[in-house]
Amino acid sequence: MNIHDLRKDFPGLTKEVNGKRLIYLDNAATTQKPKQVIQALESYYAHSNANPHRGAHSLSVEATDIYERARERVKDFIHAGDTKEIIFTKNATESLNMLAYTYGMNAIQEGDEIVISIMEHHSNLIPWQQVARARGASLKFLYVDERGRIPQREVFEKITGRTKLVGITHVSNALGTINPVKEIIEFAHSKNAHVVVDAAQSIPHMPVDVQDLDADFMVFSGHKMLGPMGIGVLYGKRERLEQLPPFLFGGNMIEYVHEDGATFTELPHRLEAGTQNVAGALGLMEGINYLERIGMDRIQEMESQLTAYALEQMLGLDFIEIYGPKTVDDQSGVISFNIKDLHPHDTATMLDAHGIAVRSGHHCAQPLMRHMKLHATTRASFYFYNTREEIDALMESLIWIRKWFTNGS
Ligand code: 7TS
Repeated sequence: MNIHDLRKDFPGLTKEVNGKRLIYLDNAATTQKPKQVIQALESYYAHSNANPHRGAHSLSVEATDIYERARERVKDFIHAGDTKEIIFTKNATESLNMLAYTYGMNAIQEGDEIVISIMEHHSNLIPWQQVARARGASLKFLYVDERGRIPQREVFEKITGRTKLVGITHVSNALGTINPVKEIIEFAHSKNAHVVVDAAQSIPHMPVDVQDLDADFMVFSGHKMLGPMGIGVLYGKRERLEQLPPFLFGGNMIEYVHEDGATFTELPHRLEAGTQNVAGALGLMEGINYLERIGMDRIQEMESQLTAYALEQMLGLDFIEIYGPKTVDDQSGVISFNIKDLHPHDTATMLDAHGIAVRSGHHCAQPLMRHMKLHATTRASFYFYNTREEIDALMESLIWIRKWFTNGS
């Protein structure tokens, strides 16, 4: 299927913004949804809406079946070994907080070290700050070089026998850097540390095999991979999840409840208290089906070509400064840049006037910005449905903005 046919599946891409056809380049924030996902949500609420895992009635069985099929689909998509290893959450942020409050607050002891990278999204940073503070542990950072890459020596020096947990983003949402997580995990394991991989920016864009990576925990959000907002995943190796105490208490997660205590049911339900987001899980399943129809290898290739094209164009413009690796070997479809002497919010506002949606700011990575001596950047982030013509339009607009600001005309 060619790109123009694929785009017809996305009603959001036909929208007009400020009198221009929308050029959506904020895919690291959230992706547009194909009609298959939108229709699945509507169909669920029209025909299958019931409370899963509760009633004996047919509709409840149907909702349960949808929810558990979605879990199976996620398991296969990330190549997990067991559906008990897939916990549905609200988003990557909730997955990381769940992990911090269950694993972190119990397994981390006084004097332990938690190692994370300086490029973590605040979601994979603040929860570990909280854990370190509460448990008397220390938080250490893997710093990046001037091109936003983690030098190998940082890994070798910072991860030691005292390290209990390593938190690392697979792909940086702020710079696009693809981190060598497999090597980092292997080294961390050689020091008996566990590793949580933030895959919010990788799973939507490339094939990811949790067993091959050997990650202990992995998190991601459905809305960044064609699915709806409000559904996310915490993956954990079964033996790790088995050791976690429940996070939220209430319905769905119990076995027996007495006046003076309660026992809790098995994974995955033990970590999924209350009525779950069945429509969200179904939407995520449809999103995964869509991605797999194209193929994750092909998606990665399509995005890599777009990124190479955009980098080549941008590197040719001397008024643009790009941050990050600048080579498609270790840069995903995220380009962080600034027009020299112009605030990124001005750039983003002017681009919006041309119908181009990009992000500007610190990208929820303030420590990274500080480390790289930046206040903020403009960020264009691509998905497989973006085109070269859209990148050409971005370049034309950037040139126009530069002229407008320097000449005032
Ligand atoms: N981790 C990474 C690497 C992310 O990029 C994001 C969201 C999160 C975690 C949190 O995801 P959430 O679904 O729980 O919010 N990143 C962005 C972004 O780059 N722009 O908006 C959200």
